[in-house]
Order: sequence, then structure tokens, then C-alpha cells
Amino acid sequence: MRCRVCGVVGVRPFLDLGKMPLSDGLVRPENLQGPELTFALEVAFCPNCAMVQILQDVAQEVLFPEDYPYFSSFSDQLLAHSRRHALNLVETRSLSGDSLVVELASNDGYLLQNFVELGVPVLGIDPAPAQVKAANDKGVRSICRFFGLELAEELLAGGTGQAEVIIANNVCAHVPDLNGFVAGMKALLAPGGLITIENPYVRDLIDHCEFDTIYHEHLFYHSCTGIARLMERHGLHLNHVEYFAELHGGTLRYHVSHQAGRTPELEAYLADEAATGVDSFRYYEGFAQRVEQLRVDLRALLSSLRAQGRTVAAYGAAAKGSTMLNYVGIDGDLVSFVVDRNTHKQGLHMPGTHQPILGVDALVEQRPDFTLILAWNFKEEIMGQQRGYTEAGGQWIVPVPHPEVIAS
Ligand code: JHZ
Ligand code: ZN
Repeated sequence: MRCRVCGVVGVRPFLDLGKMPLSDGLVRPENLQGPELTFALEVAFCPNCAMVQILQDVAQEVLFPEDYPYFSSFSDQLLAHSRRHALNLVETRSLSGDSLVVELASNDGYLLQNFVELGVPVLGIDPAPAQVKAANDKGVRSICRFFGLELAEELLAGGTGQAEVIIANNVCAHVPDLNGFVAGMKALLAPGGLITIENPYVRDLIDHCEFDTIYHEHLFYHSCTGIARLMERHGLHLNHVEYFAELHGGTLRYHVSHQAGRTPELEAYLADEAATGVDSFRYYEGFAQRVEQLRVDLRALLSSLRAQGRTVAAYGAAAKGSTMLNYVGIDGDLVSFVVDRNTHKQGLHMPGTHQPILGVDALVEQRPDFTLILAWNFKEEIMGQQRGYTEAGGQWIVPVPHPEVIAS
């Protein structure tokens, strides 16, 4: 099989999750009886460019339909993280009313709104119409398009100047033509400009068994080595990296520019990836077995609770939640409903396993004995908001790195 990025034949599969529904394909009540699309889902490593990737392609219009339900603004932690990033960029890059900040996958304006507040011109680019509308409604100038070299050239030809800062958060996993995407960033970046890219770190995925972050929307799973090689191929340079342990299970922020040069922090990450083998196949061998063990353990935990007559619900109709429910085989008998703050998800049902998605008040109203936190990346924030449930005796289960009931 050919690598999606470097084109070399010989990517090596290391995990097969079987046939899975689309993780964000939440089901409307009227479609519950109808057929549901499922697609194979296998993950592989490219020994040539170190890019971890899935083997299957689902058409973009199927993956990202008009009613794509993910809105970034439902997490206070993410909003705070984004605000810090924006304020820091305004200061360190001396951004002003003459600058331009472009965000790729700008969603509902969760990040760019901070620049707007400070009078820094922005352009958000995102293919999801409802999210783009929400952004424009709050004064964040955004266009509804997929980004790539073509759009970059169209913007430049249309009079949009080059950007001092380009931000691409949680999107480099989603783009099939990653080369075209990076070429577009290069074209759009001012000579002294900065690109920042955030993505969950593949090392955390493997080390902490975060297999549920694997789904059809995520074509790539990134490392410093992979990003460095990708940038080099396009004449860009990875200069620096920052790590956020709490964000999406461990996130790296890559700093990229037209100028060569690596900070000691980046050198340390690259050396560490070489030493641990993140840049070689052996690191990924054995992962499938650990994932299978997690499936067995989580099923056993939930089955034994149910056998004792305990009730179990779940928190977070996250995309990763769908992978977890479907791979582990958690149906409505094991977990009866899922709650989520995102009002666009409420009233719908989980893909494949079909639990109804309710508002978060259902936890206190129905008081399940246990709640499985599918959005485990936000567990502190979630448990913090749900003290009433905990005080009423509700208990929490986290599924990764291994399933456990958390003492509260
Ligand atoms: P969340 C997202 O994946 C989207 P998902 C995307 N697929 C991506 O690439 C990764 O992030 C990195 C809800 N919630 O963001 C909101 C509450 O209800 O972890 C969400 O529905 N109450 C593009 O979908 C879900 O949980 C809360 O207090 O796997 C979290 O989904 C909080 C904090 C969240 O990821
Ligand atoms: Zn490759």
C-alpha cells in the first residue's frame, strides 16, 4: 500500500478496528431503523516518512455533511487554551490592525474571536457551513471552503495579503491532500510569518492506549519526526514544539516558518522519538494487543456492574466516544444513554450503538449509578461541572489508559 504523504509503497498496518460507523454520523430518531453505513478502519505506519495513517478513504462530503455536529466552543478548557495562544501571539508577533491572522479549520470562531477583540484582522476558513455561520454571527470573518494550494492562490490573487500568522489546530489529521494543504500554507505565509499547528501526539495515543481517537475523519496521527519531514518536503521548516499534556490526551503545538533552525526543545523531541522508536515500526507493534485487552477489560467491568443491577450512562457524544462504544461493543443494555452539552447533538443517537443523546441534566435527573466518561480528555472539566451528580452518589468510569472507576 502506498503512503498518503510520501507516495512510497510499503506502509505497514498495525491495528485493525474492523468495520465501524462514522464517528460523527449521529443518527436521527427517524433513521434508527434504516441501514447505517460502516467502513473498515485500519491503521498503518510508513517506514519512509514516519507518518501514521489509516488505510481507508471515506468521501469528504460523507464525512463532513452539512450538519457536521462538532462545535469547538463547548469546552471551557479549549476556549481558555485558545485564548492564551491568541494573546501570546499578539504579544510575541506584535500583531496590530495591519496584520492578518488566518485560521484553517476555524470552526465557530472559538479562537479567532480573541484576535477580533484586540482589533487584529482575521480570516477563518472552514468547510462546515453551520460553524462558519456561527463564526460570522459573532463577528469573526470566515469563509466556507476546504483549504489547499488552490484556495491559497485564489485568495492571494483576490487581494488577500499574506498572513503574519497561520493557525491550523486539529486539522492536519483530517486533510486527505496533506501536501496540497501544506503547499497552500507556504504560499499564504508572509516571509517572516509563523505557522502554528496543533495535533494530538501519536506517542500519547500509543502509550496511553487512546485508540478511540482513531476514526475515519482522522487520516493521520502526528509526531515531530513526521511533521518535520512533511515540512521539509515543502521547503518549510519545523523550528519549535510545545507540549500540552491535558489537551486531547496530549497535544503538540508545532511552530513552522520559512526559516531554518531548531530550538533545543525540538531537538530533544526528535532525539527522543528516535530513541524510543516512534519513528520506526517496532514502536507500533503490540499496540493491537493492548487495545484488545482494553476491550476485554471494559466489557468485563460494564457487564459485571450491569449483572449487579447497577445502571450505567456515558458522558460525551464525542467522535472518540463512537469508536469506543462500537469497538468495545457497548450497546444500550450496557450503557443506556449518553449526555452532551452540545445542543446540536442532543436528540440524536450514537452511531452504531444508538444510545440516545440527552442534555447533561439527565445525569442528575436519572442518576445512573455509574457514568462512563467517553470525552475522557475533558474529565476534570466534566467532573467539576457535575459535582451534584457525584454528591448524589454517582460514580465515574474512565476508559483509558485502562478502564477504571475513579474515586471521587
Ligand atoms: P471532544 C474532536 O473530537 C473533534 P471529539 C475533531 N474530530 C478532532 O479532531 C478532535 O477533537 C481533536 C462535549 N462536552 O472535543 C462536547 C460536554 O458535553 O473531546 C463534545 O461533544 N461537556 C475535529 O469529538 C464532547 O463532549 C463538557 O464539559 O472526540 C467532547 O468531544 C465538555 C468539556 C465537553 O472530541
Ligand atoms: Zn510515507
